[in-house]
Amino acid sequence: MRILLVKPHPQLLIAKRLQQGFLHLEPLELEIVAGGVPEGNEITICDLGIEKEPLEAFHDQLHKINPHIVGFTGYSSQSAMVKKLARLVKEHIPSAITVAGGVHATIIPADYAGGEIDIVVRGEGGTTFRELVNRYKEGLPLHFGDVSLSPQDPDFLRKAEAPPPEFPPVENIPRPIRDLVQRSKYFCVWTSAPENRLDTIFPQTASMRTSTGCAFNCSFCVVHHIMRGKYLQRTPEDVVDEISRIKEDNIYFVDDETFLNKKRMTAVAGLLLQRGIKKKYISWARSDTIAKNPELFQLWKKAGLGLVYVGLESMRGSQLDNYNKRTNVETNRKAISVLRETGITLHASFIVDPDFSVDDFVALEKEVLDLCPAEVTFTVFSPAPGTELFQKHKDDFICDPYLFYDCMHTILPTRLGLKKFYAHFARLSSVALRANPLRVNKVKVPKLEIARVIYRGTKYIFALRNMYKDYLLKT
Ligand code: B12
Repeated sequence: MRILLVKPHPQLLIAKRLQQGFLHLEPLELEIVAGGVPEGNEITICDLGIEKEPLEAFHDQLHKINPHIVGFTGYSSQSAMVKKLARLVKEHIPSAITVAGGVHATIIPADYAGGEIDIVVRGEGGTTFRELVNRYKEGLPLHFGDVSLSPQDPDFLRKAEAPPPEFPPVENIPRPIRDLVQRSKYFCVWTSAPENRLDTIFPQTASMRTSTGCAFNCSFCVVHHIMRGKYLQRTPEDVVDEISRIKEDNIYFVDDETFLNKKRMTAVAGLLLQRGIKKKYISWARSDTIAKNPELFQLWKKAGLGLVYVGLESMRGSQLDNYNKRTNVETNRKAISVLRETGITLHASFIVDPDFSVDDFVALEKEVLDLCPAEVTFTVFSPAPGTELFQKHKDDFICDPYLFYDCMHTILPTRLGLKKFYAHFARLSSVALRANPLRVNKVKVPKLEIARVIYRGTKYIFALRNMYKDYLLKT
C-alpha cells in the first residue's frame, strides 16, 4: 500500500519567518505515525514547510505516489490548509482515503466534518494508524472506538464532543522513523556557548519526546485537556537508547515539561554520562521545577543541557494567578538565578496581554533588559481552542479563532489599536535582541552567520510590526 503523510506549510507570514529564520523542527508526529505502519507498505513524508512552492510540491507528490491513504497533521492554525489540501486529494485521486490527525483533530474533530476528510484520528496516532492500515487491507470499516471517527457515521458529532481519548501506554507508542525526511533541513538557533565561541548558530537539530502531558493546568494551555491531566513518562533506559540512535549532535526535547520527575531525569542524565553519550540538549522546564531542583540542572549541565525554555509568562503575581500558572514572581527570579549560576542559557518566554497599555509594554521592556543575557520571546495571550476560556470568549473573537490561533495574532480585541499594539509588540522583540547571549557575551561565530542572524532578525521584526495587516486576509 502507498501512504502519503503530510505536514502543511504555515499560512501566516510570521510563522514562515520563524521557521525559515530560527527554528524548524522535524515532523516528529508523522515520523511516529510512520513508525506504526506495518512493514511492507510504502510511506512518504511530505513536509510542505520546507518547500518553496508548497502547493506545487504537494501536487507533484500526489501524482508521483498515487497514494491509497493520505494522512494530514495539523495545529488549529493549519486546519483550513489541511481541508484545502484534502480537497485537492479528492479532486485528483478520488479513491484515496484522507485522514486528519494531530492537535486540532484531537480537540476539535467536528471541524473536519465538511466532506474532504474521511477519517479523523483523535489522540496518539502511531497505534491508531497501524490498526487503520490493517483494516484498510482487510476491507473493514476504518472508523473504530473513540480514536478513529468517520464524519459519515451518524454518531460522529456525539463522539466528537466527548473528551479526547486516553493515550495508550507509552511503551506501545512506536519509535519515529527518522530517515523519511531530509534531515539537513531541520535546525534550531543555538546561542549557548560555554567557551564563548560557536561553529554555527544554526546546528542541525533532531527532536525527541521523553514524556507526554503535564501535571499542571494553566488556563491558556490545552495540553491538560488533550492528555486528561496525565503525565506519561518513558523509562530512562528507553529515553537513552533512543538518544544514542539519533545521528544529530543537538537534540530538542519536545516534551511539555521534561523535568517534572526529578528521579527519572536524574537517572537519564546518569545513564548519558555513564555511557559517554556526548550531545547537546534544549528543553522546556517550568520555573518552579528549576527553582526547586538546582542540583538536577547542575547534573544536566554536565550531561549536555545548554538551553532551557522557561514560560516565565509574567513578572506580575496577579497575571500569573490569572493564568493559573501556580508559580510566583519570586520563583521566576530564583529559576533565572539557578540557570545563570549553572551556566545554562535561559530562553524566557513572556505573555503579552491584549489588554496591555503603553505602560505595561514599557514595564515588560524593563524586565527583559534586566534578564540580560537571555533569549527572550513573546506570545500574545489567546484562549486555546478546546479550553473553557475559549468557550467563555467565543463571542469576543475579532477574527477566525482557528486560523489566527498562533499565539502571535491576538484573537481578542486589544486595548491599543491593532497597529499600535503590534508596533509595541515588535519593539519588545528588538529590545530582546539586545539581551541576546551572543551579543552580550560577544560570542565568536562565523561572520556570515552573524550577518544571517541580523538579516533574519530584521525580517522577523518587520513581519511582527505588520501583523495587524493580516486581519484583512480572507479566511
Ligand atoms: C514542540 C512544540 C512546538 C515546536 C514545533 C514542533 C514541531 N514538530 O514542529 C515549536 C516550539 C516550534 C512550536 C511552535 C508553535 N506551537 Co507548539 N508545541 C509543541 C509541543 C510542546 C509538542 C509538539 C510535538 O512535537 N509533539 C510531538 C508529537 C510526536 O506529538 P503530537 O504532535 O501530539 O502527535 C501525536 C498525535 O497528535 C497524533 N498525530 C499527529 N499528527 C497526526 C497525523 C495523523 C495522520 C495521525 C493518524 C495522527 C497524528 O499522533 C502523534 C504521535 O503520537 C506541543 C504541545 C503538545 N503536547 O502537543 C505544542 C503545541 C502543539 N504548540 C502549539 C502552538 C499554538 C504553537 C504555535 C502555533 C504558537 C507558539 N507561538 O508557540 C507555534 C507555531 C509553529 C508552527 N510552525 O506552525 C499548541 C497548538 C494548539 C492548537 N490548538 O493548535 C500546542 C498544543 C501547545 C499548547 N500548549 O497549546 N511548537
